[in-house]
Amino acid sequence: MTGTVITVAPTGAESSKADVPALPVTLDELVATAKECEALGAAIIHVHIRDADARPTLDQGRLRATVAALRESTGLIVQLSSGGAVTDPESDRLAVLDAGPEMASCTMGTVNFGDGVFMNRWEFIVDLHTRMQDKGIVPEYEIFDLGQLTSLQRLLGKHGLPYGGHVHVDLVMGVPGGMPGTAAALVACERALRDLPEGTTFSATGIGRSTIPVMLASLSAGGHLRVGMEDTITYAKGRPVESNMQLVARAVGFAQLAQRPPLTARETRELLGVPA
Ligand code: KMH
Ligand code: ZN
Repeated sequence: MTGTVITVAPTGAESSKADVPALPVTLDELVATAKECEALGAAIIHVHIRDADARPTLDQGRLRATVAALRESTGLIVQLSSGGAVTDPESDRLAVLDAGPEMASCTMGTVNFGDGVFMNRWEFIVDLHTRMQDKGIVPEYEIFDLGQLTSLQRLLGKHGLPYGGHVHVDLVMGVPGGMPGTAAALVACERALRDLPEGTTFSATGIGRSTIPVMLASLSAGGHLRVGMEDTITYAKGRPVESNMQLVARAVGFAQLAQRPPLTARETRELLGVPA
């Protein structure tokens, strides 16, 4: 593994603008963030959007406008979240795929999510996977717990490889209710990944305090990185994150130290089978 794919997840659906003023919530803020993160070394942007009141939304018009603006202003691979917020209905989450993303997330199972439940029924997962195959969208399989990798193996066995033929997963670690954000858990996942198709790649992100341990473990285990204010709002003890750029810059520094410098968006497209 020669380089590191850096994904930025700048907004998420969980933090409020009132609590986290640096969160990009308007289209202008998102585009400006995307451009700066690309310049620093990010290759993929994982996108959640907000409405005029900065609340999470899956509004189709806004999603389409967001995809168009990010494509026009950056070379980043645009990955829309099909996870949304824990309150979003399945129909709205499926409709995300109609907004024209190149990639979309596909979570591989139901998980307790803080005080809520992030519902992902088997039939819903199959629906997301097969619609992405039909629409030419490359999935990123989101893994919140070890057993979800077994579910992914079952999905691919029953319903075939994703569009593009390459399997890429993202380990989302340290969610209260999911697997812990530890090196031991990451290694357990890396072992389980060996049962997936040859060439399967993974990135990892650690929520909150697990951000740095997960980043270092992933680099050491040959994985890629996801960073951003969706997952991390505290930079160090008592220091709120100032911007997504601060998190991307730190990830780039770690990747360089690991002698696995950031891959460009073009190199990442080749690796993950995302058409240019
Ligand atoms: N906001 C979480 C409930 C995804 O983007 O696909 C789900 C999530 C996963 O963030
Ligand atoms: Zn997300």
